[in-house]
Formats: sequence, structure tokens, C-alpha cells
Amino acid sequence: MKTYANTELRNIAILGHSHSGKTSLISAMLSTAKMPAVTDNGSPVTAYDEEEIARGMTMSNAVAFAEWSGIKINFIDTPGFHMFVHEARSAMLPAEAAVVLINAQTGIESVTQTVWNFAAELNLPRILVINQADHPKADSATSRLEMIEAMRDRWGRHVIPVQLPIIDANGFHGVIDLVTMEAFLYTPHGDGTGTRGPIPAALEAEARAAHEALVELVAEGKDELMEEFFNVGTIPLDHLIQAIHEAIREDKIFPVLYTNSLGNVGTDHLLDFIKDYIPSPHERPPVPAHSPLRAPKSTGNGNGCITTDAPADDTILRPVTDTEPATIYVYKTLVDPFAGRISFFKVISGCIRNDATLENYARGESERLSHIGIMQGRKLVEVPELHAGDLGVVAKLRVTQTGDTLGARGQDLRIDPLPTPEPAMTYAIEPKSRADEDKLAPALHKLMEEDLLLRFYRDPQTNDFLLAGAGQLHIESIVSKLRRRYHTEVTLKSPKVPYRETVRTTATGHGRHKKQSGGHGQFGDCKIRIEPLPRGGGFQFVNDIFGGAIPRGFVPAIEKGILETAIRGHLAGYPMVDFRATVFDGSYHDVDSSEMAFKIAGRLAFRACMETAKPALLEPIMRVEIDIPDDAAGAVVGDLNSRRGRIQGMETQGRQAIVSAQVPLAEMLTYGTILTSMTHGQGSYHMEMDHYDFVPAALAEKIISSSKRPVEVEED
Ligand SMILES: Nc1nc2c(ncn2[C@@H]2O[C@H](COP(=O)(O)OP(=O)(O)OP(=O)(O)O)[C@@H](O)[C@H]2O)c(=O)[nH]1
Ligand SMILES: [Mg+2]
Repeated sequence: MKTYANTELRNIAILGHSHSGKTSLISAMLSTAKMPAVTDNGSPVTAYDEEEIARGMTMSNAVAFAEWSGIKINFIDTPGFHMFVHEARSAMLPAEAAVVLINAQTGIESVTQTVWNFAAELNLPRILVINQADHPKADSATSRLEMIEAMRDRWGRHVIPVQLPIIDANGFHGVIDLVTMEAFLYTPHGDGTGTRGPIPAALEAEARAAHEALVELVAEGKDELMEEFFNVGTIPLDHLIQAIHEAIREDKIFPVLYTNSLGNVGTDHLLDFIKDYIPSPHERPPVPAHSPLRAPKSTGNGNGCITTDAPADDTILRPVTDTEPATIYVYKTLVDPFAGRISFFKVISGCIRNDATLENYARGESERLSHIGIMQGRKLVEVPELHAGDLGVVAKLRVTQTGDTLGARGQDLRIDPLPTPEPAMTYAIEPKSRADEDKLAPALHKLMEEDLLLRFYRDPQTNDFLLAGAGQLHIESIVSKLRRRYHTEVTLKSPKVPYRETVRTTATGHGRHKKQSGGHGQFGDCKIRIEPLPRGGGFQFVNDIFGGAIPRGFVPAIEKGILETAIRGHLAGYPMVDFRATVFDGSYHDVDSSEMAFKIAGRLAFRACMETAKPALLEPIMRVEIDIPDDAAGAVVGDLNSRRGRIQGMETQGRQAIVSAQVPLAEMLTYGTILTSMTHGQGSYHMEMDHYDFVPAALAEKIISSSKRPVEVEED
């Protein structure tokens, strides 16, 4: 197949609330472009995952491409269900524009705003598509104008229609292009190709007024265009097209278009719009990267213990062109039980040829990129080369993970991945048999490569296997993937609250391990200071030994002893976080000192500190958004108050109310059932981890007294 140059590429993230029709729209556009639009079993091309097909929703990003009028458009299909919305965020780095879908039937929904914010954070050009325009609700001019007003209320007056839908007794069957002032008429459920025709008389006046509004907005701030507009009364078409292109690129306008993805109406026009108006990778600002000095060193282990280095500002701006040295960024990983690891990357700069060898900077290893290709859903189409800006895949890289930057040897730069939220729910799981237990960890490690939010570890108190994820549905889908893909059966047990422990004050402690047994003795001796860090501070270790009181070689063993003990907690067996441990003094013995002896000394010193450091329990506080009929708002707010919730705000939209609150996770474990009964099934909610906070004393006592202290095994 043809390879496409930088200027012939468009990378589009398709975003929107669940069921707005993203996956169907991509399939419809592919069909219009005469590309494979469905898989062998009839599902849309980007809906290939068995789990997603079974649940009728997208749960992770998928990629497909269309060759259209000499360019290649790469689409990234993203999930619209709130629990998986972090995936949509990770589509922002490889994309040059966001197409935000709005369901004509339901209007702006909670995830619509969330994904809009993601795109806005990166100043990504945004196009609004009112999909499902075949719905009777899109039928009247009033409801259409109300929708535009609602969008302007949220995102400003720069929201501007570039089309009018043609809706009559035959339903939605055409669009008026407000730039060229032509109409395109479709046969619903046809091949997606419109026929050019005159603007229907009934819409003429409205179309003219909308055209003028568009011209006026685009000309704003551009003196030559303003002059032309006032002198001639309009702007010549080629100037107007160029001005709209620039205004979209600079986030000065957010155009609105209309489609019906199920009936394939308006999709050729949307493809044309993407081709003519969306910036190519080359036209977007250079990509910010930084040198390894600033790379955060992380020992994140799922238990909240993170070691970080202080950042320094050393940003490098890398233009997206073939002439710069090769650099790729891996934005997604898929692990196929048979084909192995498939890494999805964006070519940030340079031209990547098949069989290239690139350096994975963070991991210090080189990787050979044999068989590079592009993805059409699950199918890999091999290509000889990929130019700067293109999205590609490569199978079987050895060490590369999502978020890694690779490139030519000699340069070393890293692109910061976008943040992934912390898991919101933790469940205990139990393998059904011994064989399942053996398969569990390898299978989950493969799933964790694909899914950055998933965590797997053992409960330090009960030794249970724990799975942490975005919520019940997420964890259930993992259990199901374990069964389908890896033939590993597990039972899901009750959800757990991932409490943490921390310290409230600074304390010092002395740990001395001295043993004389037979020949060699053991001797380790250290003094440490434990200090609280702000929430989210993780774990920091400082070596403050002067004058060789402890040889350097033994200091990491002290850190290890502290960390291993901290992970087991002091009060109720939960990992201890947000503290700094400083070793400042100690002594050693020329013959009897060993790493093991210092590790034990570190552990003893840490325990000694706990006597006075005022250890305390922390609990996760969730950011909750609840969508309910407005007459249920009083009851819902009252109930949240009784759950130690803090109401942050309430918004009404028509007859719906959206309540935002912060509520401890411990109070939300069965909220789904409670909300259903309070709203007669009319309510929905979304929650994500916000921060950790101290557990109130009375409650903390209960948790501590009901916890079983882990059995401590002294190693020596
Ligand atoms: N009437 C009508 N139905 C549509 C249209 N687009 C999608 N649908 C239907 O809406 C449902 C959801 O469509 P999807 O394409 O899966 O929606 P999505 O936005 O990808 O949903 P998530 O992956 O869950 O975020 C399906 O039943 C589609 O058949 C449309 O334009 N008109
Ligand atoms: Mg979808």
C-alpha cells in the first residue's frame, strides 16, 4: 500500500459519551471510503475485542485508517463509558484533532465534558459532531438551536455550525455545507455518498444567516479578511477555506457538523471536512520532550510507595518532520496470547523504515522493529516505512512498554505520558484450582501491560490476591478476560477499601541488630528519622551519613529494610505512604556487618520510630458525579451527607440534575444498588479517585481492631 507523507496524514481521536455512536461512526466512514468496515463476524472494525463485543461497548482504544482523496486518516476509537475514560485521555498524544460526538437524543453528557477537557488541556483542535441526527429529537429547529446554545454555554461563542441538517418528512437525509453553500443529499442506509443539490427553499434564509455568522466569526481578528468582508460583503471561497483551516488549528472556532452513523448519512462530508480543515501532524506545534535528567524515577508498586526526583526545566521541542532524528512514542500495548506483544506508536520525528533498530532510552536496550505496520482494527497491514506524524504498530518488541520513547542512538529524550488515575476499587479474587493459581500471575501481568490502571498484588494481612481497577465492571471484565484468553478461572470476592497508613509527626528511632551465633556474628546499627510528607508524596529515602559511620554499600539495605516493613503497615497492615526516611547515623563492624544485618537494623529502627511518629490511617476519597432526575436531588443529597459526603455543587439541565460530591470510598461500595432504589433506576453515577485523607478517629479504631495483624517472620 501507498506510504503517506507528513502532509497527507490526519490523526483523529473520536471522543464522546458512551453510546453516542463513535464506533459506528468510524465504521460508517470506513464503509464510505470503501475500506473494510466490519470484521468477519459483522462487528465494526474497531470493536474486535470479545469482551467489548459481549458488552456492546468500547473499553480500550482501537485504531483504524481510511484512505480518502489522496490522504490517510488515522482514527482512534475511544471508550465513552466513564470507567474507561482514562483511555480516551491517552489518545490525545497521538492525535492532532478531536472529533467530539454528541448524541442528538441525549445532548451533552458527563463524559462529553470530560473528554472536552482532556482535549482542551493539550489545545487540541476540536470538531463537534451531532450524531444520531436521525433521532426525532433532532427534528425541530428549536431543539437544534437549543443544542447549539447548550454547547455555547459550556464552550463559548466559538462553537459555530458549518453545516445545517436537512430534516423533513423523510427524516435526516442531507446536510447544507455553510462554507460552499451547497446541499448534499443522501439515501439513508446507502453507500454514504451524497449527491450535490440546491439548498431546499425552506432552509435558504436560515442557511444564509448561518453562513454570515460563520464568515464573521472566522474573519474576527484578521484585518485583511475583515476588510474584504466589509468591502465586498463576503470573503472569496479559497480565502474562507484557508481562514477556517487556520481558525480550527488555532482553537479559534469549534465547528459543528451532523451525521447519522447507523444510516451512513453525512460521512463523506465529514471525511472531506477532516481532509480540508484538520491540521496535518506537520502543522501542529512541536512535541515537548525532555532529557533523562528529569525523567521521574518511580518505584510505584501498586501500594502507593513512590520515589521521585525533583524536576528541572529542560524541555526540548521536537518538530514533527522527517528531517529530525527518528523518535517514536508508544501510546498503547496489546498482548495477544498467540501473536505476543503489539506496540502502537506515533512517529514523532524521522522516517521509520522496516527493520530499523531504535534505542529504548528509559530501559537502556535497543529494539529491532521488524514488520512495522498499521492497524485496521485487529488486522496488521505491513508497510515498508512510516513518515513523521504517522501512527504505526510493531510486534514483539522485547522490553518496550506503553509510555516509552524510542529513537536514534545518541539522542536521549522522553515524552511524558499523560497521567493514569489511581484505581478506584479493589477486589479480592480466588483462583479456582491450583492450576489456575499457577497461571494467574503471568496472565495478569500480560493484562497489566495493556491496561495501565489495573493493579495486582497480595493483601499483606490475609495473603489474598487483590485486583484493583476502575470499578466493578472493569474488574469483572478482567476476570472474564482471564477466563477467555488465558483459561484461568477465578472467583471474585467482596470489594475492599485500599486504606493506607502514614505518620503525623517526625520521629527518630534506633535499630541495632547484633547476634553472635557460632563463627561469624551479625552486626548492623542505624539511626533514622521519619518525617511526614504531603499527600501523594509517596516514599522518599535520604542518606545523611557523614564521616563513614556506615559504609555506603550498606545504606541501600537499610532502605530496603524500612520499605519492606512500611509496606506491611504498622496499625492495620496497610502500606505506609507519604513519608521520608533519613538515615543519619549508625555504626558497623569490620567483620560481622552484612547487608542482611543492616536490613534488619533498618526494620528495627523503623519500628522504633513508629512508637512516637503517631501513625494514622488514610482512606481514599472519591470524586463522585451523580446524574439523576431533579425531583430525586433532595433525597440523593441527604443520603450523601449521611455517607460523610461533601457536596461540591449541583447543576440542572432541563429535568436532570448533576450532583458533584467528595465521598469516602468506604461509603460507596454498594452505591449502585442504593442509587437505583432511590431513583427507580433513573440515576447513574461516576466516581474516580480524588485523594487520600485521614480516617476519623472512631472509625479508625474499628478498622484497626478488626484487622488481623500480619504474622511477623524475623529473617536472619
Ligand atoms: N439511530 C441511530 N443509532 C445509532 C447511531 N450511531 C450509533 N447508534 C447506535 O447506538 C448504539 C451505540 O453505538 P456505538 O457506536 O457502539 O457507540 P459508542 O459511542 O462507540 O459507545 P461506547 O463504545 O460505549 O462509548 C448502537 O446500538 C448503535 O447502533 C445513529 O447515528 N443513529
Ligand atoms: Mg465504541
